[in-house]
Amino acid sequence: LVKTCQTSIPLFVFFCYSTCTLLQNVAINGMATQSSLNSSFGAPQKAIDGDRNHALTSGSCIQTNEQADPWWMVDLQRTYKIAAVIIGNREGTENNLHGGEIWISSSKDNNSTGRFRATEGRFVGVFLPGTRRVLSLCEVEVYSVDDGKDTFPTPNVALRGEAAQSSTLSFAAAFKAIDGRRNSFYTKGSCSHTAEGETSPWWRVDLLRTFIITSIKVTNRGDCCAERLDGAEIRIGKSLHNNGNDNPRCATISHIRPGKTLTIHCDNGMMEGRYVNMVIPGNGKTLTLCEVEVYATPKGIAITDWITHSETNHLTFVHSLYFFFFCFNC
Ligand SMILES: [Ca+2]
Repeated sequence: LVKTCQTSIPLFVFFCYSTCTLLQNVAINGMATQSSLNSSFGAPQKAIDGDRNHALTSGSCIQTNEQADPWWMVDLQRTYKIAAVIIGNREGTENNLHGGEIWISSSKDNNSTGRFRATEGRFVGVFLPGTRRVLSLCEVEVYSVDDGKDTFPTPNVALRGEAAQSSTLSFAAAFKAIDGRRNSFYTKGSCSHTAEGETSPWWRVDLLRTFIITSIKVTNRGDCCAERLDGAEIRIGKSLHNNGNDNPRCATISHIRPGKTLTIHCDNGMMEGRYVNMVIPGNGKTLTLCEVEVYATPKGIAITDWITHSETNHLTFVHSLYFFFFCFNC
């Protein structure tokens, strides 16, 4: 079932806290089957009915009988480039999916064991290896990407964060860099500013929980002094040691033109962290940020054996009932 990843397109899924609007869910048009049908529950198609209701009584969930190696599968009707798969678990039995696997393949008949490595496929399956297992699912969503599309429709989680900085000049408090306004004219009051000429000034946003960070946008000051940001390091991690400035380095900013917004992808891909720091190492530095946007998906409990020995995938657990699977580096 494993196909070699064939694309270098960054792959992301839209996730919005409030509306949960998502990009094209191609599973909805598919045909579903499963290993056995528990007549008390819905037909296989109920897992792709577009209804995320996770209550067993909703009539929108499927369940197999207790059996060895139960599975559920959707035929998408044609091959898609798959960006992400979201599994809507059944309320109250979240742990029942433990050890489960997502399969993607081009062929229905190829039953060699494969895990979520492909980016192209027509058949998407959820497989629960083991004896005496029951597979229940309330929704399986499969998101595809259009060729060449490079968007980051994840939310800016910095807007909900708490900002701090090493020092503050006048009214230019740290939170001005996460006030949702990119206005780059300092006097408009939407930029943060540390004291002039500090040693290694820093700014930090605490996202209040851990996220998988896909990209960061930094808006530089526009009315002057754009070069001050040259050499600033972005640090991401979970530690507040040295105010978070010792967390792993995401990237270093070489230069952002005055008033411009630079999109930054960490040098080693997505990073996990709660704290995002900007620090300018050295003496006589001043840190002004007119906006810092952090695009990310939530990170929860990583059920690492969902995808074991996977080198190309990342798994996040969004909240108690949804699992997000991203295929990246593909
Ligand atoms: Ca701002």
